Amino acid sequence: MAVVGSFMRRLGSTIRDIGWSKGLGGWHSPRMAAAERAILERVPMVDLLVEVRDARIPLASAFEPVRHLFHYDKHVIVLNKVDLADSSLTEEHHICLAVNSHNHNSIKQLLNVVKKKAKDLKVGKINDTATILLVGIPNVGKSAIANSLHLLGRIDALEKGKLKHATVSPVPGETTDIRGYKIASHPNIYVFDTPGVLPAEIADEESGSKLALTGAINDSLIGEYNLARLLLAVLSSSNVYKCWEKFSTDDRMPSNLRRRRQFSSDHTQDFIVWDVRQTLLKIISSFQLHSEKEEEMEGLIECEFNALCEAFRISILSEDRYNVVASKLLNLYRTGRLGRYTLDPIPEILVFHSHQEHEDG
Ligand SMILES: Nc1nc2c(ncn2[C@@H]2O[C@H](COP(=O)(O)OP(=O)(O)O)[C@@H](O)[C@H]2O)c(=O)[nH]1
Ligand SMILES: [Mg+2]
Repeated sequence: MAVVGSFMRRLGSTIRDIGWSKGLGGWHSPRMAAAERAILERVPMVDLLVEVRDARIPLASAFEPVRHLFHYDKHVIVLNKVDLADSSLTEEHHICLAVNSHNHNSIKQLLNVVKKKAKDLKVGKINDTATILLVGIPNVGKSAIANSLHLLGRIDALEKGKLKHATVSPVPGETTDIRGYKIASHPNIYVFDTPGVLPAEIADEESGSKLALTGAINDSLIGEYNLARLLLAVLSSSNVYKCWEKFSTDDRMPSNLRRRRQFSSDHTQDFIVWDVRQTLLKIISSFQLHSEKEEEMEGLIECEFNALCEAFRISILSEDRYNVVASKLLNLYRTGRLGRYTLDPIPEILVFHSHQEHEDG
């Protein structure tokens, strides 16, 4: 829907201004610039570059500093958080090495691919230790991948001893230095986790909004309320809410919607998620957006915010109610509890070169 594009461009231009404003520190901080230099110094020294992107935004989450270094053999692109992206789009376009860092089989596949790649690249070389640099923008799951590969690699090699832990956090910018984790023995393979880096200038306004919505830019710079408004425009224009309809014939939550907590940041109770979904379903269906008018979408979002106060059990009298709704709603979206969304259009050229190895793996 074109109206989502205009919401994205509007917020995107605010984000671009924030990037330029030195007073606020922007999103390309001096620390990020230093990290970028440190990463680029490492690139020629490692055997393999694994660029992690967010499967929801495979284009907007490209890691700019290595774009010009693209080297067919040494560069693998991994789309992480595939559990949050529209699976039909991911599969339809044969985007491969799509992973979920919290899923054992997915990480096993990735480990096999990087092991094979590292082995091929080391054939005939004297030093049999291979090194892999994990790079990407903030919050795409580099540290989560490093931890999972490290854990799995140690188990595979039957190695005992202390495991190292990279800090994993829903807040971007938690990784501040480059640190190595052993992921295989005979030959030894080390993966280096790095701090996330955003470009000093984001390519276009829509990309800025997508990066913010998926959590690459700190929410506090943009404001959770602004982000949640964009999120509601995305949700209200997609078809995902329609699949909540089949559960809504009576007002009780079906038992199969109860699920195990997957992430530490996923703390909303099932019955609240159920209420949120039903609230959105009812409002969006009754509103019936016909036109591409921004005012119409603004009106719908206003209604959604008010109704969501009740669904989240927030007092309508609370002055801070919209901010609380915004924060809770973003959390549900980012933990996948409001469905799967791919925000980038995916062209055919995204049939990544690693496809073949993935199938062989
Ligand atoms: N749903 C989902 N969340 C993930 C996945 N990988 C990482 N995350 C979450 O994304 C957030 C950022 O992860 P982190 O590893 O710190 O990202 P980094 O900044 O790239 O190192 C954390 O809240 C993770 O739990 C994934 O495959 N799926
Ligand atoms: Mg990290």
